[in-house]
Amino acid sequence: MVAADNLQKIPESAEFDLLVYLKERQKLCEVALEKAIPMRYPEKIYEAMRYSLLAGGKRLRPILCLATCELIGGTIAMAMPTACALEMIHTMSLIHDDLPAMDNDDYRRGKLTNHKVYGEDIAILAGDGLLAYAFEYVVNNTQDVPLDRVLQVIARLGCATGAAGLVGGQVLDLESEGKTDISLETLNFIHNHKTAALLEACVLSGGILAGASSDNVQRLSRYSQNIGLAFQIVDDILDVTSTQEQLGKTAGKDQKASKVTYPSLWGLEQSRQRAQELINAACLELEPFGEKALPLQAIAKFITSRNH
Ligand code: GRG
Repeated sequence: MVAADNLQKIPESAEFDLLVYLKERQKLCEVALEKAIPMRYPEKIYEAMRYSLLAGGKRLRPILCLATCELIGGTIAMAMPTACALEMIHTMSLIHDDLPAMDNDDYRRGKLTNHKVYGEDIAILAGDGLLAYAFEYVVNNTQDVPLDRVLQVIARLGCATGAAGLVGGQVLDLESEGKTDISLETLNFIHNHKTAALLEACVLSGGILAGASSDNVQRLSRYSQNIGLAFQIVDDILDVTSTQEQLGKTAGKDQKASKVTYPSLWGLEQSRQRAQELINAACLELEPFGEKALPLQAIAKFITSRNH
């Protein structure tokens, strides 16, 4: 997604406090996630699934889903099962990404990674368990939403997760390892699939559950593709500029692995500028919604201002 070239500054609203908003939504998500996967037999696998799912994190994906549902006129209750499912899918992707066969990381969300605590075999299964349960959870728990919307959401989640989304992006990322001649086009493909596809599914599923028109789905799609790429550019910047304590995971990994990243292609300053342009373009997409879009616009701005 290309940034609009007639970029304007988005006005700040004195009344909207993003930090309070995020804290309240995070709390709602924590409570819902805690209830979503109760301990059962065999305890080992439920413990491993809960270990990573309840390890904190910004909860950006479920919050995006809830915020979009509300923007289109739906309720938090309509979107919460899908919001939880999105966090389950995101968490499973982190568990698998951290495995020795992939990124081989020891820390995530400030804690030891799943395989470091439970072993590789259980970590793979914990990821698989979360992935399957995410779909079951949407089907069994979504209420007061017409069935055709639930079906559309399930299709979106599948598409964003599989070879057309996260899995495809990860494959290209693995294939690019150790290569220094990765083009911007390939880098964009990787991150549009690895990172932006799930963020887009979060936004669109919230909108679809609330009955968004096809025009609004397209608008929301452009918003989310822009914030998705900006999110990854900032992630690459933070890998260079932040500490392990701030990130909750190993810092400086990209440089150590000689990975091609946005800062390695553009430098830090141009990367920051590009991320900001994408965020401005994302916010402009939501202008037709007026004040109601303040939460999604503020979340977009948070993406470039965050330090973890
Ligand atoms: C999805 C079936 C399936 C398999 C997994 C390993 C893999 C395939 C894909 C990798 C996906 C991945 C790890 C993308 C990176 C996305 C990203 C920038 C994660 C960090 O997100 P934050 O900062 O993390 O929102 P918190 O912890 O705050 O939730």
